[in-house]
Amino acid sequence: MFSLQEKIVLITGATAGIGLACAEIFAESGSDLILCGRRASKLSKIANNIKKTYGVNVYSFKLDVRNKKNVEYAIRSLPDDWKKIDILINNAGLGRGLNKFHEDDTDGWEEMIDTNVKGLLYVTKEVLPLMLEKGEGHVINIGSIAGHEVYPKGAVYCSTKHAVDAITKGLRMDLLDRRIRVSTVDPGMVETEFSQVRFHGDKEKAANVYRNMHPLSAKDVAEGVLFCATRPPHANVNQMVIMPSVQASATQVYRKEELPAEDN
Ligand code: NDP
Ligand code: 8X3
Repeated sequence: MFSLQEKIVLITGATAGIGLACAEIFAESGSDLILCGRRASKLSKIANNIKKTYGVNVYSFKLDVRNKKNVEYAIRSLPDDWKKIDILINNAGLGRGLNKFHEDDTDGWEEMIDTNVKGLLYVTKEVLPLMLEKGEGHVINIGSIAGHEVYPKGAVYCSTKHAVDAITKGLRMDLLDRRIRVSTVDPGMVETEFSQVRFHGDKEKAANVYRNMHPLSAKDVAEGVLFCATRPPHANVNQMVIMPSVQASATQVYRKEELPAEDN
């Protein structure tokens, strides 16, 4: 197994959900962490708490991955010791709105494309030269079941996650001879802040997404990411799809209330 002791792991979008769960599980495994996200005060509380709980080093900074110049500056101005990044977890992302294409708002499209696709590209472009110089590394992208299937009202979100799938595959090809592994972890429904963000803070609508079913937790996904990161160097998990047991596809979810009365 690949030891994570004192490895440096950069996680984008570490202030909530899957990114935060990854931060905790990698810290528990002994990794030092570089954490970023837009909510600076939340991030600094998380960083302090992780340092105190797990005794690892944490370097954190406010970053909006959509801003190319800020991404370049943030990575290029890392202290030298922190530039030796072993693992990059490209997690920052969002769904904004769930509407028919012709009724949808283009601002949400920009947000999703700029974050899920362009932000991931900007961060990866800055981190890869550091891994190439080091002669090894692992890029783990958080994709989605939405990168394998398209569902109604999700044309743009799904297209961003299809792009993550294509970027993952292309990167793997281009880095084949460079000892840099590239994986994608693609979850189905995970109960995080995702649906609240998608529905612009509407908590009732968000809760309804997970009504009468048992979704994945952020920790379930982080455990999958940890599995990918701890394979021995000759082995790579190209793609890991993790679904709630009651979700068969992006559109088919078994909810308890939908059982015939006698089975309930
Ligand atoms: P959350 O909303 O709980 O967390 C999203 C994280 O991304 C936050 O830390 C947020 O931090 C960060 N983020 C969003 N936009 C930016 C930005 N522009 N710059 C930097 N950080 C940003 O959602 P999840 O944990 O569920 O989502 C994480 C990833 O998992 C996303 O890529 C999502 O598409 C994917 N995913 C989620 C699924 C789900 O059902 N929840 C299923 C499949 C995939 P801040 O606001 O502080 O910037
Ligand atoms: C986010 C979850 O269910 O909208 O990728 O595809 S879902």
